[in-house]
Amino acid sequence: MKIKSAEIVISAVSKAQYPENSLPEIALAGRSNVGKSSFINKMLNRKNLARTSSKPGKTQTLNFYLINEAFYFVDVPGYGYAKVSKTERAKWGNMIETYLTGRHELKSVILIVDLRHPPTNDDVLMYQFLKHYSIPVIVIATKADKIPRGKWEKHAKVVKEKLAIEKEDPVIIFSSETGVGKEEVWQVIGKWINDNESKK
Ligand SMILES: Nc1nc2c(ncn2[C@@H]2O[C@H](COP(=O)(O)OP(=O)(O)O)[C@@H](O)[C@H]2O)c(=O)[nH]1
Ligand SMILES: [Mg+2]
Repeated sequence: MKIKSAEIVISAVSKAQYPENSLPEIALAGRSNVGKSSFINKMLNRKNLARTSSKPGKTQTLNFYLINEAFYFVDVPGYGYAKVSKTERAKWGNMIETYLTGRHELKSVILIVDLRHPPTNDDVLMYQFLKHYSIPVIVIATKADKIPRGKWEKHAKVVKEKLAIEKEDPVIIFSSETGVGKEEVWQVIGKWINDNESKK
């Protein structure tokens, strides 16, 4: 897909700040440090649009990235970061739950997991949560460049088994280093966004 424009429009802390132009939204969920920001940058051919960091647990806002004036990527704060207070965790939970369960513009959630390791219990909970609310899920197993290609399928099988993935849900092997999987991801999300460029 051709990216004509990509910009962050708001780092929202409350519902009142969500964009109001009714464009479709694709949210990104995952453990903190799993590679969500890197995924966004790779998908949009930008080096530093979404800030990546080796320090997890930083983003506590919903970051809306407007793409081609047609749809949004919504970066959701990562879960599973130990050094977060109970109060912060509860705030995080409320924000995520409000957004994921009540947002009409939300078309699909991209759940990012690490291809190298079995999904964590938090990953499983997030997957089950999305299924419970009938939110379409696309699973991205990232950091594929860190294991030999010959082992990808074996690792992907572990991901599917641990999540107890349902057969309608795609699992795409990805790398933000090499870009493997990128076109397949655009193909899969193409049907959720009203952008003519994505259909080319
Ligand atoms: N080798 C490799 N490293 C990655 C990949 N994706 C992310 N990383 C690294 O993992 C760390 C966390 O990435 P980031 O995108 O900030 O994770 P986030 O917390 O989920 O947004 C950074 O050091 C990235 O450079 C990938 O596909 N391959
Ligand atoms: Mg990030």
